[in-house]
Amino acid sequence: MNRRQLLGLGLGGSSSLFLGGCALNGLSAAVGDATQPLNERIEALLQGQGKVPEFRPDKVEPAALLVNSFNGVPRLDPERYRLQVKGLVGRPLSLDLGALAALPQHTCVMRHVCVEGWAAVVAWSGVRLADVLRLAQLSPLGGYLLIDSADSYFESWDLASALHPQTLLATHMNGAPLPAANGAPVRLTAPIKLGYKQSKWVTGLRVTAQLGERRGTWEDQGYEWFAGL
Ligand SMILES: Nc1nc2c(c(=O)[nH]1)N[C@H]1C(S)=C(S)[C@@H](COP(=O)(O)O)O[C@H]1N2
Ligand SMILES: [Mo]
Repeated sequence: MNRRQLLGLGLGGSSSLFLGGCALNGLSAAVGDATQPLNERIEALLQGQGKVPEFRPDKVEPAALLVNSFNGVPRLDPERYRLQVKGLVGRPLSLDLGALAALPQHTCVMRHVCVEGWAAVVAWSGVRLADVLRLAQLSPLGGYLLIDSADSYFESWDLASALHPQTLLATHMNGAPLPAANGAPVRLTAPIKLGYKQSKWVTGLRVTAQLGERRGTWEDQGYEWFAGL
């Protein structure tokens, strides 16, 4: 697939790019092309982000990870699941789980820290959020990422943190598919943010220039917005 054909798939008006089945290989091959330097500002955000030291895989503490779900546990059908990426992007996306699985996979063994006073070392695996945003051709006008979840949980992140190389859209936990209670099929994870920033059951990503009135489920009740570790 050449660049013109690739763009023809996804650009133009309200049409979104649906990735599935046989489109995958061609698209993965074209990712390199589609992710050429976007612009100086976004390249700067992508660069110079030091990685946080990780733990050895045998240091995971499966029993220490408490389930913290405030609106119940939504059950998402993996067949019908789509991750929507929209807002200030050149190419809105609607990615199924096959499309996510076709992107480069990464693992981060990190400490999950809940503001309520517990922590656990967890190995999360999935795709880099940065890779998904680059695939969507993140606009230089973007400043924030809004994250919608199936349980109506809501989060917003600064773009620099969203583009951090250890910020993942995880589909696996400690080497196994993500359990429903921990956010299946896709959740956000990052060693640079407190637990409440790490949305489970992620269904939508929206890039915006400004933060709106709603900043997050807990932030809107007084919790700190940046919540860095
Ligand atoms: N959609 C959604 N995401 C969420 C939450 C939630 O209730 N709903 N709880 C948050 C909090 S406070 C924490 S500490 C972690 C807990 O993740 P876990 O249940 O996998 O341990 O998820 C975060 N993400
Ligand atoms: Mo938490």
